[in-house]
Amino acid sequence: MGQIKDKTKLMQLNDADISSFYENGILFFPGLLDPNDIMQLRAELDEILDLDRPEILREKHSNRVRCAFAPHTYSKNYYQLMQHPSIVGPVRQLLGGDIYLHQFSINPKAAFVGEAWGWHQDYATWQIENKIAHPELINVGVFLDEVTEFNGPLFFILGSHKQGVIRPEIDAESTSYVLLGVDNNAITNLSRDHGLFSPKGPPGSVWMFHSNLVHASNANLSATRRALCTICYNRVDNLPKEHPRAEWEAHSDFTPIL
Ligand SMILES: O=C(O)CCC(=O)C(=O)O
Repeated sequence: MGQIKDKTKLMQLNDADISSFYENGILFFPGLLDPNDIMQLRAELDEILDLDRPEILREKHSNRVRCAFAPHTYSKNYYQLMQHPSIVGPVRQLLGGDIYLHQFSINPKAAFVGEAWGWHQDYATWQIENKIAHPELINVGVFLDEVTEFNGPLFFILGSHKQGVIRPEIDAESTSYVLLGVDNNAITNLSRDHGLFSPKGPPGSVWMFHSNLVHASNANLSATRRALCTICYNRVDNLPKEHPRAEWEAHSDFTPIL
């Protein structure tokens, strides 16, 4: 993958991409990354999912991995993915300045037993727990496996980021990973006015979404795994004021990438 040292080598979004991001809260690039890079990441995945580390979280009803946080701290390939020019360039553009890594997780959603994620907005947690003042964070998804309609793809409510933080409710019941969820009444109202979008595509596909965009995903009942990385970047002038979460869940190395 190679590290980036030169800002001129970063991928740049065009004006239509940027307008679409502000309108919908998400951009999707099917097959953006080089298949050879994705093969290297996939080659390490089974080994990572076998690790016994505190930052590897399990599903509620099986012992399978739900989230493997912070793989970049021990894997060179995942470290380089976090600095990939086709990711860092657009995120810097969308956030309008220097960025650092706030959170990085592999969500493997195992075949048959990978569990759902209820409706939520990522920024709600970061605002309430980390006292991050502005929703100037972007969550990037990188598909490690093909994502289909059958293996637990995400659903996004287009344009929902414009609502700001919607009365978060703690969801500690449905899965092992406690979420600040959005309740069904709010989802019903949002669904009346906004379309749903569920990106599907080959390994190497990438999305970038606004941290207030409402999203969820179903369980994986299919026979194929649905592994993807979620990599979240924050702007360096929007730092957390409190640090109640583990280092692997909310990083405190604010060194700008590049
Ligand atoms: O991996 C999934 O299916 C959902 C992940 C998610 O919603 C998140 O990381 O905020």
